[in-house]
Amino acid sequence: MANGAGSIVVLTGAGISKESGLSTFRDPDGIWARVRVEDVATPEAFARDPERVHEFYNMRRRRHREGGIQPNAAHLALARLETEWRGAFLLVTQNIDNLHERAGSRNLVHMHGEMLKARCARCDSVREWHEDLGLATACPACGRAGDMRPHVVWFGEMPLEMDRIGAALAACDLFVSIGTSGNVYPAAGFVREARGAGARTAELNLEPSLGASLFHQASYGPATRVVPEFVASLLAAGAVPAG
Ligand code: BJW
Repeated sequence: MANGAGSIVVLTGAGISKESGLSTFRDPDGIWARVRVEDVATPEAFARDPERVHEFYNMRRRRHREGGIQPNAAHLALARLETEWRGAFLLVTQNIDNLHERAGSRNLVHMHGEMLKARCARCDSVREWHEDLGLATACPACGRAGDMRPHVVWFGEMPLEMDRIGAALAACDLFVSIGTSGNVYPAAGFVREARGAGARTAELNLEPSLGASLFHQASYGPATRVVPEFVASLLAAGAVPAG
């Protein structure tokens, strides 16, 4: 253990934001039950029908803009863990919402991008973006219209900050996966990487994920219950439990 308390990496997915009123992807009432991945979440879909893809993200961005979506007890518990933990801590989220930062998390990686940012595919500049995007939207940096896109990672694209994540996983003593089904790589492979580094692994989810057998311990239930419980017991212990 690099320091007395131990290094923690937490991975979150859509399940942690479900009780804040945001949909997951693969649950029966999830986003992929309403729209096809191939129509909205690939570079090919964007090339084929950019207005359709813009509308999908504009709708989701509007929900955030209109308010009413608030961080829940699970987001708040992870912010508390970051503040009170004496060792290293990195929160990696697959979510493109901003609920972790609004809860107070700071050491945070959005590996699949951020809904409230836009990127120019021509000059690569990334800006905070709260309005609708469309083909007529001009890039504030280079002035070109037609090349603005949501700053999100679609299937077939490289997730963000993989070097930083890889380094944290290689050094971690505890890896915790929260609210993710384990369908999407490379995030679904992090538990193996952490185990390879000798870390203890824990899953907090509504139900066992695809990779459930890879975790040393698990707690199943809604995130607003199981995450605060887990954080409280970890902080009470003060160090990553051995073995
Ligand atoms: C609760 C709860 C409550 C509910 N409390 N819990 C063949 C084999 C292996 C890999 C591949 C393959 N072919 C292609 C690939 C790679 C591909 C991939 O993984 N495909 C698989 C589907 C097969 N991956 C990629 O293309 C990625 N890029 C990549 O691999 O680059 C190359 C590379 C190589 C080497 C190293 C590194 C990189 C990019 C993936 C991009 C994902 N994009 C999306 C959409 C964009 C963002 C957006 O619009 O929001 O990201 S897809 C969607 O899935 C979204 C999510 O972030 C992601 C993960 O979903 P998540 O969070 O797990 O949600 P759900 O719905 O699946 O699960 C929710 C869970 O919560 C459930 O378990 C519930 O039970 C639980 N739950 N209520 C607690 N109250």
